[in-house]
Amino acid sequence: MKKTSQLKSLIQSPELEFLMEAHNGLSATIVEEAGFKGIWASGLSISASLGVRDNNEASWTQVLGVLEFMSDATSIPILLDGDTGFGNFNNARRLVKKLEQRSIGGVCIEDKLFPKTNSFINGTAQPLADVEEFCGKIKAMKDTQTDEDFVVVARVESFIAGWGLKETLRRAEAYRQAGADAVLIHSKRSDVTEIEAFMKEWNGRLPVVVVPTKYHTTPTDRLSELGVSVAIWANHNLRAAIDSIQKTSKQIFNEHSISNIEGRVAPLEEIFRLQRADELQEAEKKYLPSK
Ligand code: SPV
Ligand code: MG
Repeated sequence: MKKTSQLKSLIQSPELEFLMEAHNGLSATIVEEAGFKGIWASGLSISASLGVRDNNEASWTQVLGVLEFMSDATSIPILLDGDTGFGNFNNARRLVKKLEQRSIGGVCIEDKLFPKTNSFINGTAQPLADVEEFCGKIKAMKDTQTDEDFVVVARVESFIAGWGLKETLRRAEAYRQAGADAVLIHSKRSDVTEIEAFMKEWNGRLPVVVVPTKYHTTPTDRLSELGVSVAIWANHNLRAAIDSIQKTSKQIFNEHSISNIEGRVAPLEEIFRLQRADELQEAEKKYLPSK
């Protein structure tokens, strides 16, 4: 199945489904091997792994370059965190064109202003996009896609910005009418109450995607009961990498030796396996002149 169709059926599935964060070709490979059916190409994680902030400091073509490696390395679909679409409707529709060319399953855009700031940094101080302007962006993206299964998720930031349920419902409904395939309702509360309140009023009008980074103690079954379609584990591979790299670098620095680390890090053979070195060896036998 095409990656777009895979992502579409995952989002429309009656079961709660999961997307796991990855930020480069290697982490994407590992996410697929772990058993996940889809990947969240997190803006926070990709920017952090490039050594820059989640404020559109990496250009959209630089993000596209990372995505290309992620997509080539995997056979499960990627939902790109497309931030605000990198500009107005015109930039967003060109993004869709370029994503389709790279077999990306879909893109999520959020109703904030370019350059964006991560939702967990001064969330309430962040201005939201004008609803009409954002709807035009969604329409332009849906009109541009040539593959009917390409997914556009509209992310509603009004809970984050402190506007409450009424505004969140108003925005979600407007984005549904503009043609979004799903809405992502983000919350920075440490409990699930905002999502609960939304789900009760929303009544299944479109699939709902959530990011439970802050309400991680909410059992996944509760999200299922509420009728959530997709939960995104948004940044945990990046955080695992940071933790491991910090400890490893510090220990090697302190000990002036790699000997105590050897048994605690992935063996070289594991790198070669993840890179599919064996495939190249087979290909060499087939395509290089035999000596
Ligand atoms: C990301 O992973 O970049 C997201 C999710 O957009 S969040 O960081 O929660 O805003
Ligand atoms: Mg993001």
